This record gives sequence, structure tokens and C-alpha cells, in this order.
Amino acid sequence: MTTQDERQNKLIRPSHYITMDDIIREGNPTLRGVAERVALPLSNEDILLGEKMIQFLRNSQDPVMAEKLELRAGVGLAAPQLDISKRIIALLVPSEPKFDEEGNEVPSKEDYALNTVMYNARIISHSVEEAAIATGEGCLSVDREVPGYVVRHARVTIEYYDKNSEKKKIRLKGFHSMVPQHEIDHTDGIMFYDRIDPENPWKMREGMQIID
Ligand code: SB7
Ligand code: NI
Repeated sequence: MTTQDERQNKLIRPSHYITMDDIIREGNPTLRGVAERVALPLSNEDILLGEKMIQFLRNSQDPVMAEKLELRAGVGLAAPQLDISKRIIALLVPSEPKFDEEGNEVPSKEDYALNTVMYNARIISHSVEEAAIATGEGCLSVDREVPGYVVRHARVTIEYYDKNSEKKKIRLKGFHSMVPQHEIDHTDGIMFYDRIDPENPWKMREGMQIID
């Protein structure tokens, strides 16, 4: 038996890199629980866990590190996926690739549209308009493909606390709003496929924006 604190202490050891072995898979009841808000101001343990989660995402997007550690690429991670039932999410979304006059990609490493750990994040308002990613979604806790539009809000305003325990508000649209919605869902025990129409997974809904 290990307690949540013991698991968290293992994850935040200086020498530890989060890998796929630390990520729990569907079937584990923690993924279906509603996670607890974290205490404010943040504890050092919760700050360090956020840093480890961002480091995991950075490694997962680095071809060399990803191969070495056998990581699946990810743009987001939620603490419940680490069997830590706390409202902590990490987001690392690369910027749109830029191109020069000849159409060649301008390499812009370490350039992120979203690079944040959010504590106690909640959607305080959202559009009536819905949106879905054209190709559907996947999840690091789901080792199979589940096809279909994952119906979400097109635009959201999120309130959260940052790593300095400061209250922040951010408005997001497009793909940038899909990732935190996927992660906030994890803190509420919701899986992406809960938002796919079981009758007709690729059914186009009235007014739904398709993000490609
Ligand atoms: C597609 C992928 C993600 C979010 C939104 C659209 C993140 C996948 C990685 N995760 O499983 C994080 O929970
Ligand atoms: Ni996920």
C-alpha cells in the first residue's frame, strides 16, 4: 500500500523523470474520481509536481528524450493521471510553425503558445458555440484509439492559480482551448470519449467549429 503523499514524494525526487510507467490507464478508479483542490498558498510539493509535469511534456515532445524514455508525445497532463487526485494540470502547446518566403519552416524551438501549470483551474464562462478537433482526440491514459468528434466549448475563460499562487484569468479559443478542457475534465473524472456521440461518432452538430 502506498499513500498519495508517498507517490507524490517519489515523483518529485530531483533524480526522477516522469515516464509512461507513472501514468495510470483507464480502469483505474482514480481517473473517474473528482480531484481535490490544492491548498493555497501552494506547498513546495505541489509546485515541484507541476514542474515535473511540464518537464514530462517537454521530454515527450523532444525526439531524443522521447525515444530514450519511451514517451508518447503529449501537450497536456493532469495530476490524476499520475494517481494524484489533485486539481493540477500542465499545458505545453507548441506555437504554430512559421514559414519563410520560400515556404521553409523557420525552426523556433522552445516557442510555446501555452506553457503553464494551472492549479484549481475552472471554466468561469464559455461560448454557446461548440468545437471539436478534426481528427478526434487521444489520451496518455488510453492505450487504444477512440474515433469521433470530442464535442467541447469553442471558447473558454479559465480562472486558475499559477505556480506563484497568484490568481489568473485567461481566455482561449481553438486548439488552445481544447487542451485545458481535456485536462480539466481529468480533474472531474471525465474521459474524452464521454464527449463522443456513441450513436454517430462523426456526426456534425449544428454550428460546431471543426479545428484542424
Ligand atoms: C488532444 C490531446 C490532448 C488534449 C486535447 C486534445 C492531450 C492528450 C494527452 N493527455 O492524455 C493529457 O490528459
Ligand atoms: Ni488525457
